[in-house]
Amino acid sequence: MTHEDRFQRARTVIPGGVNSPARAFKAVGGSPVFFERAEGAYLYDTDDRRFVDFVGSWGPMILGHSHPEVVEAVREQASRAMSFGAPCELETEMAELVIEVVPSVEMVRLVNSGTEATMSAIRLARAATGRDMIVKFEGCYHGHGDAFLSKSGSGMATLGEPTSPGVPKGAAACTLNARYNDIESVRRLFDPNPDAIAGVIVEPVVGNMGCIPPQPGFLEGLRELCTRHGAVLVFDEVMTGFRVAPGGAQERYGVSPDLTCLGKIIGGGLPVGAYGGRRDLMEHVAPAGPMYQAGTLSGNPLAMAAGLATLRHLRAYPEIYDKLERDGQAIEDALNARIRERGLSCCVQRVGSMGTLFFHPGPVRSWDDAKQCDTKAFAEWFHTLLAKGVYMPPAQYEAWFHSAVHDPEEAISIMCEGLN
Ligand code: KE4
Repeated sequence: MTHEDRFQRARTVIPGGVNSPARAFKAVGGSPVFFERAEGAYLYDTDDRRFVDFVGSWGPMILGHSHPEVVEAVREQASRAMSFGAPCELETEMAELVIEVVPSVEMVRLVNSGTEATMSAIRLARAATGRDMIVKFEGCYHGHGDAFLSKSGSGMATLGEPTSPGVPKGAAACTLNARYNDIESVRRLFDPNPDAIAGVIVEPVVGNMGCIPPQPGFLEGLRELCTRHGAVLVFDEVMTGFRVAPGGAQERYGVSPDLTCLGKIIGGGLPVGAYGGRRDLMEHVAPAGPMYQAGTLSGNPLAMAAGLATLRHLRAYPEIYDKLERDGQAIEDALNARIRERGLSCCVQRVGSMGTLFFHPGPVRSWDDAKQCDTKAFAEWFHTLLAKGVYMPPAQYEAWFHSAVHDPEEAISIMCEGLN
């Protein structure tokens, strides 16, 4: 069977043949590759072809695939219990570790996905303030919650409009959209609604438009506006948590949000999410307080075992972050040299071990910039690399992730050769 055959078969029983649209190759064309196993920096497809993996399950695999300590932790826990639906000390240990590492977090609730984390954080911002409106940023992605599937209405300061069928107009209308890296666009939303905005949610380093770092003063400006207006500042660190620094973007940039959303790395590859932050806010959450949120498998022992093994390894070997930075710089330098050599209309943007090659002259600072990318040229680059055994995220508007066990030299020549 070819991957196309496998994809055809999957499409007869799963919408679009995938369980998440990001996997479907819609942005690059062709049929997705079906994988069978993974180890370290490599994925192996159903024909046992090896690929250097730069998706890393969209972020979780910072230690590389099937890290022995993580596999052993899951194996050992599975032999004891898969799930209790009752308290287990692993959940407390995870909460304590997150509180120890992530600067602004004083209390944590574990959930099963990043979407659950962001949905719950926004509900908490509304519950704590008694306000309904939230502010997000065009191009940022916070999971598939109704509140986030909303784009700017006709005018920048008008109420949001749904970006997906099935999202009630009322749900989208409570979302205002600002422009990333443009603090004035946020101020313009607060000014006419001084007491109506419950919270602002932001990817402190954007991964979902491709990698866009915050401009100096942007995160600080959000902090100042939220403090002044009594709104809750939510950092969506589902991607950046334990990725761009042990304590995430809030550690790297020294700006403290009121709530933080986490996912991906803290589950070590198993389904996980978390939201946490100021104790006075978190004590609104049931059963401590009246804001309801629940989940059958929240904090389940297997995900906790995988996540704790991952985070404890990162804590035991902090030099991993130095390697991730060095390797990211090597990739960035090699790509920039090729761009200069060939006079290409491309730019590389990177923070630590997450980055993007934009088919855009740069800089890319917001969705207004990102949407001008030559996505056809990206798709050609993607397929050139895929044919040579390098698996990049199959979309221009995603970030690559490399791990502690990647040898960047192994992929750099292919990444550059593919740039013409
Ligand atoms: P999940 O519900 O997919 O666990 O997390 C949603 C989410 C929330 N916040 C940020 C910043 C995220 O990046 C994500 C999910 N990231 C995408 C990749 N860009 C996951 C890939 C997918 O949807 O299949």
